[in-house]
Amino acid sequence: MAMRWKNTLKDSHVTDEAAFMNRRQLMGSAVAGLGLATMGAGQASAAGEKLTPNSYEDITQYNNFYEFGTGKDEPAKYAHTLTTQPWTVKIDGLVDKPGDYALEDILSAMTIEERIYRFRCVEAWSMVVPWNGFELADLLDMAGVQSGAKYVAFETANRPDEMPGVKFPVLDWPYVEGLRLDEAVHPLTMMATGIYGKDIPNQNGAPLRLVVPWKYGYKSIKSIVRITLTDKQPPTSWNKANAREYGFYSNVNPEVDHPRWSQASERQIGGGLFAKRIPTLMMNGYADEVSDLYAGMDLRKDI
Ligand SMILES: Nc1nc2c(c(=O)[nH]1)N[C@H]1C(S)=C(S)[C@@H](COP(=O)(O)O)O[C@H]1N2
Ligand SMILES: [Mo]
Repeated sequence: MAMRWKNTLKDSHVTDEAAFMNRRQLMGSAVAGLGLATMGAGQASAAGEKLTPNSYEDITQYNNFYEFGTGKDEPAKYAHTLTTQPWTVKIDGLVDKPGDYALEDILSAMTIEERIYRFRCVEAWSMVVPWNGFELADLLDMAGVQSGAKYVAFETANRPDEMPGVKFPVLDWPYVEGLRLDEAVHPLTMMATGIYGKDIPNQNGAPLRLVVPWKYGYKSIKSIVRITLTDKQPPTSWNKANAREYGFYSNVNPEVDHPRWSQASERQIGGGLFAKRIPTLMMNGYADEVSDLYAGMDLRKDI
């Protein structure tokens, strides 16, 4: 279904993560001007902007996971209470093979890759993350998407006993998200199962979370228990909470400010207190790869 593209970054990034350095195959997906359209199956990209990933500590100690509290340090403190084994993902709606899929059965059918992506939160901070995971398109292929499907809806676990944050009505639990089907099957869209070659920590959305690198971070829903193929645009948590501030698309766009702050630049986590902000890139640097998805749309209106 999705176009295959792989590109190997052989250089070692500035990092002290041994597990990371030892991996043979790094996905250099966060590459400006990658030019997916010109690449065939398994072909390596010539272009190569080299991103330096944030440290494992940055990535796993500064989180948004409101089911465990709204403080950036709270998920790392409290998410260990989430039981991630066994884990089942219900795949239903407009699919040929609906059912409750055991995570290990999903994983045994998928190819785990490493991809270094920019990650840009709507709050105007950013990181670079070396994810491990597989393409969402491969999982959807496994379930067999039916022709009437136009959107994919996602749902996070909702476990008051394990998630202290869901006792508070910060959001309408469970956390839900959605993508248009063409966004969902885009080769950049992945399901992450690891970071730096290790199993993804609970605070980052174990055991399975979405990663959509050209969209604001809140689209990348964590700890997914349900995936539903539908013909209607699904409700999304932040849009339900405040539709004026958070749209369905949520594509990173430096030209469209949040009603309460500028989106033109971002603060890099790990850069220190006095680090200069860096300019935010259109579609978070993935415009060459994904702009076609939005041809004819008014990106100022369809936020
Ligand atoms: N279930 C769930 N998923 C979620 C969130 C959340 O609160 N709950 N926060 C989102 C937001 S706002 C961001 S920026 C990213 C943060 O991912 P990270 O903690 O791995 O950096 O997760 C997203 N996914
Ligand atoms: Mo976010």
